[in-house]
Amino acid sequence: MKMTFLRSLFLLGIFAPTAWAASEAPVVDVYKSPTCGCCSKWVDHLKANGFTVRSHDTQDVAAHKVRLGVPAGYGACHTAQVNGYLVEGHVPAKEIKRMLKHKPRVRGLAVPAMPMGSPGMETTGHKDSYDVYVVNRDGSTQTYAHY
Ligand SMILES: [Cu+2]
Repeated sequence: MKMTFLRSLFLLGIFAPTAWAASEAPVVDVYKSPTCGCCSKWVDHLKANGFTVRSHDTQDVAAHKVRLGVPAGYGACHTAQVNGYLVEGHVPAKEIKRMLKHKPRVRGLAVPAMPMGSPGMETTGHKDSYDVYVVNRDGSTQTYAHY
């Protein structure tokens, strides 16, 4: 019984695997509503790409958007932070890795809204084309990648 409880905590990500805690894997703090399905799927996408994720359920994701500096019109369903960078919305892990590698002097990355076909928003058919934006420190943006 006790083992089952611990195991479920483990599966919920409350206990991080020890091997990852000791590794160099970047830790991503994700702020999302407890009922957001596509947010959880994006978390799975990050984990599948080697990130350690601390998922924080909150009813006030907007407060974190303000705190981390999401520009008006660039908001999505979840907000995250990694190594001091903002990551807003369904940003592909590949682009987060590129940013962490090159360490640009920017606020972070954003995929506004929830494009179909972006990581966590996979569907069987239709895929939207979408841009990953870099958010500069002054809040201005430019295209970082196009999908
Ligand atoms: Cu979403």
